[in-house]
Amino acid sequence: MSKLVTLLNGPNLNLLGLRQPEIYGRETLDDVAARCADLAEDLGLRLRALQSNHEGQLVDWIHQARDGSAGIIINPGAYSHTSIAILDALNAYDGPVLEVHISNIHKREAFRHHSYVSSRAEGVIAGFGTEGYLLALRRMATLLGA
Ligand code: DHK
Repeated sequence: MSKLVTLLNGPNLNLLGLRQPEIYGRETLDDVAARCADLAEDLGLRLRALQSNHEGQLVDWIHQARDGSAGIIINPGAYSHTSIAILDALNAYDGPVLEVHISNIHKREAFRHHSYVSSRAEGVIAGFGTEGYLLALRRMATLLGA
């Protein structure tokens, strides 16, 4: 049975491809999820891709991942910079966590430079566009020995 990886996207990422394409690109979240699902299969993994604009929903999905998901890849969106609740939920999760930002948050406004999630993540990818999700998936396969 192949290992399950949970891919979580936070607020406003449902508008990927539409909002600020000069920063976030023109690919939709469905496009990204489909590419990730294909790659996951190639890597011998299964993928559960979820997006929510609500902090509590993301916390609930992280709790669900405790039971059966071998790793989490998360782009918490703006909650990266604000959410101790998401950090606490990830700290209650045992598997590897990889953090993805489509844009290079360090090249942007100062309030984006700090991410609470980074103190929990095994690795952080920022500024690689939507390709960052695929790179994270490859790294996750290595970490899980898939
Ligand atoms: C996405 C967001 O929505 C922002 O709030 C973050 C992140 C950056 C990204 O680059 O994917 O600051």
